[in-house]
Amino acid sequence: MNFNENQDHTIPKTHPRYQSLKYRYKIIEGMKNLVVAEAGLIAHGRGECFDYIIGEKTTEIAKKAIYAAVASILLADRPVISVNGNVAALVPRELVLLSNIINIPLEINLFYQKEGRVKAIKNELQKAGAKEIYGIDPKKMTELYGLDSNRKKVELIADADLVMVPLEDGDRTEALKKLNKKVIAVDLNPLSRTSLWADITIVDNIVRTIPEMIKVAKEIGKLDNFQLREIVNKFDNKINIQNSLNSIVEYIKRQKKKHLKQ
Ligand code: PTJ
Repeated sequence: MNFNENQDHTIPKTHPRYQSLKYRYKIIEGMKNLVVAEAGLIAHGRGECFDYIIGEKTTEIAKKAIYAAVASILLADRPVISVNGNVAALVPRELVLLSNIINIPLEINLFYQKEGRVKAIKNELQKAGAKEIYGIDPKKMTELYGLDSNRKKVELIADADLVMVPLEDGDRTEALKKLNKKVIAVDLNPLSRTSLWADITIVDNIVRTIPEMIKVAKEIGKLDNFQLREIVNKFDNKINIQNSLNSIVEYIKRQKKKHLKQ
C-alpha cells in the first residue's frame, strides 16, 4: 500500500523506512480524527527510539514473554485487554482478531480525556469488526481504587483477574497490581515503570506483538491447563527484562562493529 502524507507527498513502498513511516502516518491520522491523543505522538516517538535499539524485530526474548502472556490469558477467568488511542490507531484489526481467537474482551480506557475520543475509538474498533466493546457507557463504569487519573474509570477491568495493558503509564499498572490483578504489559521501554511492575512484560512493538500473539494463540490454544501452567511457571519476568536489556547492548555492539568497523 502506498500512502499519502499531507496529500501531496506519497511515500513509495520501496522507501527503506516504509514500515516505520506507515505507522507514523496512522498515528498522525489517528490524532486528526481524535482516536490518538496529542501526547500519543510523543509516546510513539519514544517507542520508535527504543524499537530502533532492539533492532525493529520481535526478539526471541520477547517471544518467550508472548508465550507466557497467551498462556496466562487462556488460563484466566476474567481477562481484559485495555485499549488506548495509540493501540486502536495502530492495530485495530489485529486486536479484534486476537480478542475473538482467545475470547478476551476489549475495553477502551484512556489517559487523556477529550470529548469525542471514546466514540472515535469505538468507531475504529467497529470498523475493524468488533461486535462488543466495553468502557463506553458511563452508567456501567466504576472507579478503580488507588488511582487518580482518568484511567480509573473502568468497566470489566474492575472485576478482571488479568489485564493486558499495551502502551501504558506506570500509575495504573501499579494500581492494578495492588488490586491483585495479573498484568501483561507491551512496552518497548524495558525500564518503564509499567514494564517493571507488570507480571509479564513484552518488550516489543505492539504492531508486531499482536500478530505474534495471534500466531501463538493458534499454536497453544488446544493445550490443557496443566501444559499452559507449565509455560507460565517457566517464565521469570525480571530475568526476561534483564535479557531484553542485554540484547539491546549486544545489538548496539553489533551495529557499531558493522558500520564503524571497530
Ligand atoms: O490514548 P490515551 O489517552 O490512553 O493515551 C495513550 C498514551 C500512549 C499517550 C499514554 O498512555 C502515554 O502517555 O503513555 P506514556 O507514558 O508515554 O507511555 C507509553 C509507553 O509505550 C512508553 O514507554 C513507550 O516507549 C511505549 N511505546 C510507544 N509506542 C509503542 C510502545 N510500546 C510498544 N509498541 C509501541 N508501538
